[in-house]
Amino acid sequence: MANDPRAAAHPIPPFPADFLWGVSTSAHQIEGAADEREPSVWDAFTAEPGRVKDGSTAAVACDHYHRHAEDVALLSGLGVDAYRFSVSWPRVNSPGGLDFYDRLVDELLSAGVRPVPTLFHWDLPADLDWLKRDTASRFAEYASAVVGRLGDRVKKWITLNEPAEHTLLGHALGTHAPGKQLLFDALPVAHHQLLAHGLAVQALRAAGAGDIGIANSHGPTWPASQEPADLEAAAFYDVLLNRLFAEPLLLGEYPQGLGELMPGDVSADLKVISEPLDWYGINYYAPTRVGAPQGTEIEFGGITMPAELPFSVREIEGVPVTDFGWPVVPEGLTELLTTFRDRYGDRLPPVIITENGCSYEGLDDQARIAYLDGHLRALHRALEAGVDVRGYFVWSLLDNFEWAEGYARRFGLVHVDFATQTRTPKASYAWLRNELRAQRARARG
Ligand code: IFM
Repeated sequence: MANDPRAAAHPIPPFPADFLWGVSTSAHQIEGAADEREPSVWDAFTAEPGRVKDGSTAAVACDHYHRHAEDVALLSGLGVDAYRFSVSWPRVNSPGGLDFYDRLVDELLSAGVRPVPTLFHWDLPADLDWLKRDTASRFAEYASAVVGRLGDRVKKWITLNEPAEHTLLGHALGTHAPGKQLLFDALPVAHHQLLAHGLAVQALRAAGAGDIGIANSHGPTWPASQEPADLEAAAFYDVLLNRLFAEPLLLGEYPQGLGELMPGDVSADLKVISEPLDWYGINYYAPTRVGAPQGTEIEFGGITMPAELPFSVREIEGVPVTDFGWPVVPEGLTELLTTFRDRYGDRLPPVIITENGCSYEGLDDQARIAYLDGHLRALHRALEAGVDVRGYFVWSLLDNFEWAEGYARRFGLVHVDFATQTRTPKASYAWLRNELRAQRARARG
């Protein structure tokens, strides 16, 4: 599509002049230099045989820790306004750890790219555990240390990345670190992360920081049929993916029946958790088709789901899929955003799409261009429908360590040869650079 005459004749409509364009990464997926920081739960997990499909670890990953200058040059060449990266808590706990982020922030600002750090993207220090309430207080202390060092230059903050996935995959199903299979006994992990978020918002604000958001993963849930059992299963899945984290944050309450299952003084905690946000980050990849349980284990999108779950995930038929097997449904993004606006009204602050992207092989990644093109048009339709969206971040700048999938899934705009660490921009990198130039030219009139 990079040179597709149809795209030239039918350009992506203009976004507002102050719309924030960016790309996202996370520390554990790109930094490497694992021997220059304390261990995280992911180091312990990947050391266990069979946990990561290709047997790899993130010990080196993209070696970004040593090659950050080259990666900042790639960001600058791409022409993004902002770069969302994560700060590694185990690195901050290690000598010189904060110095690294200090340098990175300076380099980004010198390149004209705004730094947008996420404080937690799943790499919990190995000696901590989200089942323990104290981890929330420790997170607030860590947030204070980071803002104390970077807060003079960082003007936009994200507390947590996808606490729903970290709870579900890491603690309920055990396919991610720390590998616990607690099913619904994992709910305290959700509550403690939410509490950690609220305490961190307070800590950031106490240090004078503003413009704070969270990056939650959401997607429309489509029932497999209109049969009551399928509708009930889909509604339950919708609670887990779309309401369990959004409602405490936006409404100050858990969806019905869940508050009773959470530990501690839940109503006092909810006051902390619902500290008003400056904006709400949404990571969108695809909708999910959900039906009644089928009584068997299901393998879906790289995840094994046990038979005991009160729902089963089904295939969405008749749509393309990425190399990861994830359905490509751009209109799901419009549906998700208008649903959130209708559901939460003025309790929903301005939205930023903090992740959107796809896994495809190859340098001439026309399928990624089609994916991004389709999702930007879908995002624009949400703006036209009146949803207040202020920014869009592509996942991801670089091919990287895709958790339990290892290096087999390539989400980058830039190809990484993991044997040589050579970075090669893909066709999608050039396409996005040109699209950003076109957007700015149109915004200038
Ligand atoms: O790579 C992940 C990222 O860490 C969190 N959001 C989804 C991405 C693709 O799976």
